[in-house]
Amino acid sequence: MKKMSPQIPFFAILLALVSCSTNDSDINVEKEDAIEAVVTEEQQSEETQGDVRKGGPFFNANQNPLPNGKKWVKVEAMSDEFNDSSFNANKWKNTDPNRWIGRPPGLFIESTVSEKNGNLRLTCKKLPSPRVVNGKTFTHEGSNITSHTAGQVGYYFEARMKANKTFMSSTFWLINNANDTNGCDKRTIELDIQECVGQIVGTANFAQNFNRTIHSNTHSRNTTCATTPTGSVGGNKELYNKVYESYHVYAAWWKSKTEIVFYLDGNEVYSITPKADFDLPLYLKLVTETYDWNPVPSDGGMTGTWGDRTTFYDWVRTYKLENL
Ligand SMILES: [Ca+2]
Ligand SMILES: [Ca+2]
Repeated sequence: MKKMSPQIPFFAILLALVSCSTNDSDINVEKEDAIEAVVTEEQQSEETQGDVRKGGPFFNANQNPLPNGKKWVKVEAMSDEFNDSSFNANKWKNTDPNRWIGRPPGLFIESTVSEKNGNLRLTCKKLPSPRVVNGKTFTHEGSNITSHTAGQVGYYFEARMKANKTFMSSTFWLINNANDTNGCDKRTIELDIQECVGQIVGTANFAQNFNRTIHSNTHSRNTTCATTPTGSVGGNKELYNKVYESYHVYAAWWKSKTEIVFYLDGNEVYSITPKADFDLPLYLKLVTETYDWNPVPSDGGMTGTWGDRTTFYDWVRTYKLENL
């Protein structure tokens, strides 16, 4: 449904904020919040469509794969509505430089992350000046959020997200920690539910739909035993608009160690059998990063507004199956 409420009051708020403030940097911050207030208003009208689905994941009619005799139970430690304007450090780790600083030229910076107006916001920007870390040069700031709790086979993961409009990514995915495991399980598996970019700079064929699709992948790598297969299996499907033009619900059901079923806005879109068994605990990730196949555009790629440069997560929800 198209939003009917007028936007005039928000512009009035914006004007009032600008005229009341005397500090330039404050003006910029308040402008950003006023701009987001318009976004939040749109989001809430769409949200009402989802309210009828309360009590379980966001499925459209006849899409719920709930097995007989089971019910969906929310896993609170891996779920967050992002509604109280306070980042929940008990659930999420914000940046983790001991494990991953980011792919050059995007460096993960803690201050890019904020929670307000019902959203977790990851804001891409340029570093004030290039920074060399571990011998690599970084020019941009990205975000890296990881759940403290790991998911298991059988879980359902979903996020309502609006991508940023830049060449940097907006993502929702999971990965194991190889340090958790031993023997042949000392390996990496990665479940990418959505990876997209707002601005396509790269010229590779596969990159050309990255701003208008759900783009999923499963990876097996860093294996310790020759018998463990490696490689990637993915899928993608076009949205009705660009990833940054509205919120979408991106989701995956980790049905078994050999099957992941993906959902877009409440409808099943495809099913993937990964190269190797997906049977290791996976941590949730909300990340904005740079890709080697999508280079920095000549203008630096950060000329848009704060809203254009921000990925919005309305909520992240995780469910497990329990017996009725
Ligand atoms: Ca919070
Ligand atoms: Ca929210």
